[in-house]
Amino acid sequence: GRKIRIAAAQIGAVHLNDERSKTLDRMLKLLDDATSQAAEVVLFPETAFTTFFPRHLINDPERLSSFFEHGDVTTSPTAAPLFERARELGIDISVGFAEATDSGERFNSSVYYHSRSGSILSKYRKIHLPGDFEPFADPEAINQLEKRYFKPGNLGFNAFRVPELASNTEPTFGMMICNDRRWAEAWRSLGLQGVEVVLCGYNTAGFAPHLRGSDADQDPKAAEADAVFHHKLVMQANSYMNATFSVCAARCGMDDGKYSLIGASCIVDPEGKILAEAKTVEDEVIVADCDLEMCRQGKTRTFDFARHRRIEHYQRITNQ
Ligand code: CDT
Repeated sequence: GRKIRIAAAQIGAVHLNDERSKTLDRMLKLLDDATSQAAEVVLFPETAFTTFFPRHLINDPERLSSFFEHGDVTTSPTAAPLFERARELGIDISVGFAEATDSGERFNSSVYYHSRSGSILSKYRKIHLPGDFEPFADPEAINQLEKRYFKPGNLGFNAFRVPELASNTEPTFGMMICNDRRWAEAWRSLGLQGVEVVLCGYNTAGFAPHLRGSDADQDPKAAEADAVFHHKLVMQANSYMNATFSVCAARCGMDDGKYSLIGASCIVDPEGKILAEAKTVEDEVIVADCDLEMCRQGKTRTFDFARHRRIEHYQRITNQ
Protein backbone atom coordinates (compact mmCIF):
# COMPACT_ATOMS: atom_id res chain seq x y z
CA GLY A 1 0.00 0.00 0.00
CA ARG A 2 0.89 3.64 0.15
CA LYS A 3 1.41 3.85 3.88
CA ILE A 4 3.46 6.48 5.60
CA ARG A 5 4.12 7.15 9.26
CA ILE A 6 4.02 10.88 9.88
CA ALA A 7 4.95 12.80 13.03
CA ALA A 8 4.20 16.24 14.37
CA ALA A 9 6.69 17.70 16.86
CA GLN A 10 4.90 20.11 19.15
CA ILE A 11 7.08 22.62 21.03
CA GLY A 12 6.05 23.96 24.43
CA ALA A 13 6.85 27.35 25.94
CA VAL A 14 9.77 29.28 24.44
CA HIS A 15 10.50 32.54 26.24
CA LEU A 16 11.64 35.80 24.68
CA ASN A 17 15.12 35.57 26.12
CA ASP A 18 15.65 31.82 25.82
CA GLU A 19 18.99 30.94 24.26
CA ARG A 20 18.60 29.85 20.66
CA SER A 21 20.83 26.83 21.38
CA LYS A 22 18.51 25.66 24.16
CA THR A 23 15.47 25.71 21.86
CA LEU A 24 17.45 23.98 19.12
CA ASP A 25 18.46 21.22 21.56
CA ARG A 26 14.79 20.65 22.35
CA MET A 27 14.07 20.34 18.64
CA LEU A 28 16.89 17.82 18.20
CA LYS A 29 15.42 15.77 21.02
CA LEU A 30 12.00 15.84 19.36
CA LEU A 31 13.62 14.78 16.10
CA ASP A 32 15.28 11.82 17.84
CA ASP A 33 11.95 10.92 19.42
CA ALA A 34 10.12 10.97 16.06
CA THR A 35 12.89 8.84 14.53
CA SER A 36 12.73 6.29 17.33
CA GLN A 37 8.99 5.99 16.63
CA ALA A 38 9.87 5.17 13.01
CA ALA A 39 8.32 8.27 11.49
CA GLU A 40 9.38 8.97 7.88
CA VAL A 41 8.68 12.67 8.12
CA VAL A 42 8.21 15.09 11.01
CA LEU A 43 6.63 18.53 11.02
CA PHE A 44 7.84 21.32 13.32
CA PRO A 45 5.83 24.50 14.08
CA GLU A 46 5.76 27.99 12.58
CA THR A 47 8.83 30.13 13.53
CA ALA A 48 10.00 27.08 15.43
CA PHE A 49 13.47 28.26 16.41
CA THR A 50 12.38 31.18 18.59
CA THR A 51 9.50 32.50 20.63
CA PHE A 52 6.62 33.91 18.59
CA PHE A 53 8.29 37.33 18.37
CA PRO A 54 5.54 39.10 16.33
CA ARG A 55 3.67 39.56 19.61
CA HIS A 56 6.36 42.09 20.59
CA LEU A 57 7.15 45.52 19.21
CA ILE A 58 10.87 45.24 18.52
CA ASN A 59 12.37 48.52 17.36
CA ASP A 60 16.05 47.65 17.58
CA PRO A 61 16.98 46.33 14.10
CA GLU A 62 19.74 44.11 15.42
CA ARG A 63 17.48 42.56 18.00
CA LEU A 64 14.79 41.97 15.39
CA SER A 65 17.34 40.46 13.03
CA SER A 66 18.34 37.91 15.69
CA PHE A 67 14.98 36.15 15.28
CA PHE A 68 15.58 35.52 11.57
CA GLU A 69 17.54 32.96 9.58
CA HIS A 70 19.66 34.73 7.00
CA GLY A 71 20.13 33.21 3.56
CA ASP A 72 19.89 29.43 3.16
CA VAL A 73 18.16 28.08 6.26
CA THR A 74 19.90 24.70 5.99
CA THR A 75 23.29 26.36 6.50
CA SER A 76 22.20 29.11 8.88
CA PRO A 77 24.28 28.49 12.04
CA THR A 78 21.20 28.73 14.28
CA ALA A 79 19.23 26.15 12.27
CA ALA A 80 21.75 23.96 10.41
CA PRO A 81 22.18 21.33 13.17
CA LEU A 82 18.52 20.31 12.78
CA PHE A 83 18.98 19.60 9.07
CA GLU A 84 22.30 17.85 9.65
CA ARG A 85 20.75 15.56 12.25
CA ALA A 86 17.76 14.83 10.00
CA ARG A 87 20.16 13.82 7.26
CA GLU A 88 22.09 11.53 9.64
CA LEU A 89 18.91 9.94 10.90
CA GLY A 90 17.32 9.61 7.46
CA ILE A 91 14.11 11.39 8.41
CA ASP A 92 12.50 14.15 6.35
CA ILE A 93 11.54 17.37 8.13
CA SER A 94 9.34 20.34 7.48
CA VAL A 95 10.01 23.35 9.67
CA GLY A 96 8.87 26.95 9.96
CA PHE A 97 11.31 29.86 10.37
CA ALA A 98 11.57 33.60 9.95
CA GLU A 99 13.38 34.09 6.65
CA ALA A 100 15.63 37.02 5.75
CA THR A 101 16.72 36.83 2.12
CA ASP A 102 20.06 38.03 0.81
CA SER A 103 18.28 41.00 -0.73
CA GLY A 104 16.81 41.96 2.65
CA GLU A 105 13.22 40.76 2.23
CA ARG A 106 11.52 39.07 5.17
CA PHE A 107 9.01 36.26 5.08
CA ASN A 108 7.34 33.85 7.46
CA SER A 109 8.49 30.66 5.75
CA SER A 110 8.68 26.90 5.89
CA VAL A 111 10.63 24.30 3.97
CA TYR A 112 10.38 20.62 3.22
CA TYR A 113 13.82 19.04 3.64
CA HIS A 114 14.42 15.70 1.96
CA SER A 115 16.97 13.82 4.04
CA ARG A 116 18.17 11.29 1.45
CA SER A 117 19.23 14.00 -1.01
CA GLY A 118 20.08 16.56 1.66
CA SER A 119 18.10 19.20 -0.18
CA ILE A 120 15.07 21.43 0.15
CA LEU A 121 12.31 20.02 -2.04
CA SER A 122 9.97 22.94 -1.57
CA LYS A 123 9.74 26.28 0.17
CA TYR A 124 6.57 28.06 1.22
CA ARG A 125 6.16 31.67 2.33
CA LYS A 126 3.10 32.48 4.42
CA ILE A 127 0.49 34.24 2.36
CA HIS A 128 -2.20 35.16 4.91
CA LEU A 129 -0.44 37.37 7.44
CA PRO A 130 -2.83 38.09 10.32
CA GLY A 131 -2.82 41.01 12.73
CA ASP A 132 -1.62 44.56 12.33
CA PHE A 133 1.23 46.78 11.26
CA GLU A 134 0.90 49.07 14.30
CA PRO A 135 0.70 47.84 17.89
CA PHE A 136 -2.48 48.33 19.92
CA ALA A 137 -2.73 51.53 21.96
CA ASP A 138 -3.40 49.48 25.09
CA PRO A 139 0.03 48.54 26.46
CA GLU A 140 -1.48 45.42 28.04
CA ALA A 141 -2.77 44.10 24.71
CA ILE A 142 -1.11 41.14 23.04
CA ASN A 143 0.04 42.23 19.61
CA GLN A 144 0.27 40.31 16.37
CA LEU A 145 2.67 42.33 14.23
CA GLU A 146 3.18 39.95 11.34
CA LYS A 147 2.15 42.63 8.85
CA ARG A 148 5.00 44.75 10.21
CA TYR A 149 7.74 42.15 10.15
CA PHE A 150 6.93 40.05 7.06
CA LYS A 151 5.95 40.52 3.45
CA PRO A 152 3.08 38.37 2.17
CA GLY A 153 4.47 35.22 0.60
CA ASN A 154 5.28 35.39 -3.11
CA LEU A 155 5.62 31.72 -3.99
CA GLY A 156 1.97 30.64 -4.12
CA PHE A 157 0.58 27.34 -2.87
CA ASN A 158 2.62 24.69 -4.64
CA ALA A 159 2.06 21.01 -4.05
CA PHE A 160 5.14 18.86 -4.57
CA ARG A 161 5.96 15.18 -4.77
CA VAL A 162 8.34 13.56 -2.33
CA PRO A 163 10.54 10.73 -3.60
CA GLU A 164 11.42 7.70 -1.49
CA LEU A 165 8.46 8.03 0.81
CA ALA A 166 5.36 5.89 1.36
CA SER A 167 7.03 2.82 -0.18
CA ASN A 168 8.41 4.89 -3.06
CA THR A 169 5.01 6.05 -4.30
CA GLU A 170 5.95 9.75 -4.34
CA PRO A 171 3.13 11.19 -2.24
CA THR A 172 1.96 14.72 -2.95
CA PHE A 173 2.55 17.19 -0.13
CA GLY A 174 1.66 20.81 0.41
CA MET A 175 2.55 23.39 3.05
CA MET A 176 0.68 26.24 4.66
CA ILE A 177 1.42 28.24 7.81
CA CYS A 178 -0.88 28.95 10.73
CA ASN A 179 -3.46 31.54 9.71
CA ASP A 180 -3.55 30.08 6.17
CA ARG A 181 -5.42 27.09 7.57
CA ARG A 182 -8.48 29.26 8.18
CA TRP A 183 -8.77 30.10 4.47
CA ALA A 184 -10.65 27.74 2.17
CA GLU A 185 -8.76 29.20 -0.80
CA ALA A 186 -5.41 27.99 0.57
CA TRP A 187 -6.67 24.43 0.94
CA ARG A 188 -8.42 24.42 -2.43
CA SER A 189 -5.28 25.66 -4.17
CA LEU A 190 -3.47 22.60 -2.83
CA GLY A 191 -6.49 20.32 -3.26
CA LEU A 192 -6.66 21.15 -6.98
CA GLN A 193 -3.09 19.84 -7.30
CA GLY A 194 -4.10 16.50 -5.80
CA VAL A 195 -2.50 17.07 -2.43
CA GLU A 196 -2.44 14.04 -0.13
CA VAL A 197 -0.75 15.50 2.95
CA VAL A 198 -1.02 19.14 4.05
CA LEU A 199 1.56 20.33 6.60
CA CYS A 200 0.79 23.32 8.81
CA GLY A 201 2.78 24.70 11.72
CA TYR A 202 1.17 27.32 13.94
CA ASN A 203 1.32 29.76 16.87
CA THR A 204 -2.24 30.43 17.96
CA ALA A 205 -2.97 32.61 20.98
CA GLY A 206 -5.21 31.03 23.59
CA PHE A 207 -6.42 34.21 25.27
CA ALA A 208 -5.94 37.40 23.27
CA PRO A 209 -9.15 39.47 23.36
CA HIS A 210 -7.75 42.42 21.38
CA LEU A 211 -6.59 40.14 18.58
CA ARG A 212 -9.88 38.38 18.18
CA GLY A 213 -11.97 41.48 18.72
CA SER A 214 -13.93 39.75 21.47
CA ASP A 215 -14.93 41.21 24.82
CA ALA A 216 -11.89 41.91 26.96
CA ASP A 217 -13.63 40.34 29.95
CA GLN A 218 -14.16 36.99 28.27
CA ASP A 219 -13.17 34.11 30.51
CA PRO A 220 -9.63 32.99 29.49
CA LYS A 221 -10.57 29.30 29.73
CA ALA A 222 -13.60 29.74 27.49
CA ALA A 223 -11.54 31.81 25.02
CA GLU A 224 -8.91 29.09 24.85
CA ALA A 225 -11.52 26.38 24.34
CA ASP A 226 -12.96 28.41 21.45
CA ALA A 227 -9.51 28.82 19.91
CA VAL A 228 -8.93 25.06 20.04
CA PHE A 229 -12.41 24.43 18.63
CA HIS A 230 -11.87 26.74 15.65
CA HIS A 231 -8.42 25.27 15.02
CA LYS A 232 -9.75 21.71 14.85
CA LEU A 233 -12.84 22.80 12.95
CA VAL A 234 -10.78 24.18 10.06
CA MET A 235 -8.27 21.32 10.02
CA GLN A 236 -10.97 18.66 9.98
CA ALA A 237 -13.41 20.36 7.60
CA ASN A 238 -10.78 21.35 5.04
CA SER A 239 -9.08 17.96 5.12
CA TYR A 240 -12.45 16.37 4.34
CA MET A 241 -13.39 18.90 1.64
CA ASN A 242 -10.08 18.34 -0.14
CA ALA A 243 -9.79 14.60 0.48
CA THR A 244 -6.37 14.96 2.09
CA PHE A 245 -4.53 14.06 5.25
CA SER A 246 -3.32 17.01 7.25
CA VAL A 247 -0.70 17.37 9.94
CA CYS A 248 -0.37 20.36 12.22
CA ALA A 249 2.24 21.21 14.84
CA ALA A 250 1.85 23.83 17.57
CA ARG A 251 4.23 26.11 19.34
CA CYS A 252 2.29 26.20 22.56
CA GLY A 253 2.19 26.67 26.31
CA MET A 254 2.69 29.80 28.37
CA ASP A 255 5.48 31.96 26.95
CA ASP A 256 7.12 34.29 29.48
CA GLY A 257 4.50 33.28 32.01
CA LYS A 258 1.88 35.45 30.32
CA TYR A 259 1.25 34.64 26.66
CA SER A 260 -0.76 31.46 26.19
CA LEU A 261 -0.67 29.52 22.94
CA ILE A 262 -2.95 26.56 22.23
CA GLY A 263 -1.64 23.03 21.75
CA ALA A 264 -3.87 20.46 20.00
CA SER A 265 -1.30 19.44 17.41
CA CYS A 266 -3.03 16.75 15.42
CA ILE A 267 -3.06 14.47 12.40
CA VAL A 268 -6.34 14.35 10.47
CA ASP A 269 -7.46 11.85 7.84
CA PRO A 270 -9.31 12.60 4.56
CA GLU A 271 -12.64 11.84 6.24
CA GLY A 272 -11.95 14.68 8.64
CA LYS A 273 -11.25 12.41 11.59
CA ILE A 274 -8.45 12.99 14.06
CA LEU A 275 -5.97 10.09 14.07
CA ALA A 276 -3.61 11.48 16.72
CA GLU A 277 -3.65 14.51 18.97
CA ALA A 278 -1.21 15.99 21.48
CA LYS A 279 -2.20 15.56 25.11
CA THR A 280 -0.02 18.27 26.58
CA VAL A 281 1.00 21.87 25.87
CA GLU A 282 4.66 20.87 26.13
CA ASP A 283 7.29 19.33 23.88
CA GLU A 284 5.54 16.26 22.50
CA VAL A 285 5.72 14.06 19.42
CA ILE A 286 2.58 12.53 17.96
CA VAL A 287 2.58 9.98 15.16
CA ALA A 288 0.01 8.38 12.90
CA ASP A 289 0.09 5.78 10.15
CA CYS A 290 -1.49 7.34 7.12
CA ASP A 291 -2.68 5.11 4.29
CA LEU A 292 -2.72 7.49 1.35
CA GLU A 293 -5.13 5.21 -0.50
CA MET A 294 -7.72 6.70 1.83
CA CYS A 295 -7.60 9.90 -0.24
CA ARG A 296 -8.88 8.09 -3.29
CA GLN A 297 -12.51 7.78 -2.24
CA GLY A 298 -12.99 11.51 -1.78
CA LYS A 299 -10.89 12.42 -4.81
CA THR A 300 -12.83 10.13 -7.15
CA ARG A 301 -16.35 10.49 -5.71
CA THR A 302 -17.68 13.35 -3.59
CA PHE A 303 -14.78 15.73 -4.23
CA ASP A 304 -13.86 14.78 -7.79
CA PHE A 305 -13.17 18.39 -8.69
CA ALA A 306 -12.97 17.81 -12.46
CA ARG A 307 -16.50 16.39 -12.57
CA HIS A 308 -18.36 18.38 -9.95
CA ARG A 309 -16.95 21.87 -9.60
CA ARG A 310 -18.81 24.69 -11.36
CA ILE A 311 -16.08 27.25 -11.79
CA GLU A 312 -18.20 29.54 -13.97
CA HIS A 313 -19.91 30.52 -10.73
CA TYR A 314 -16.79 31.07 -8.68
CA GLN A 315 -15.52 34.27 -10.32
CA ARG A 316 -16.09 36.41 -7.25
CA ILE A 317 -13.50 34.40 -5.40
CA THR A 318 -10.65 35.82 -7.48
CA ASN A 319 -12.13 38.90 -9.09
CA GLN A 320 -12.97 40.98 -6.05
N1 CDT B 1 0.50 32.81 13.80
C1 CDT B 1 -0.76 33.03 13.35
O1 CDT B 1 -0.99 33.14 12.16
N2 CDT B 1 -1.71 33.14 14.29
C2 CDT B 1 -3.07 33.47 13.96
C3 CDT B 1 -3.68 34.35 14.98
C4 CDT B 1 -4.84 35.03 14.43
S1 CDT B 1 -5.47 36.27 15.45
C5 CDT B 1 -6.45 35.41 16.58
C6 CDT B 1 -3.94 32.25 13.76
O2 CDT B 1 -4.71 32.27 12.78
O3 CDT B 1 -3.92 31.31 14.55
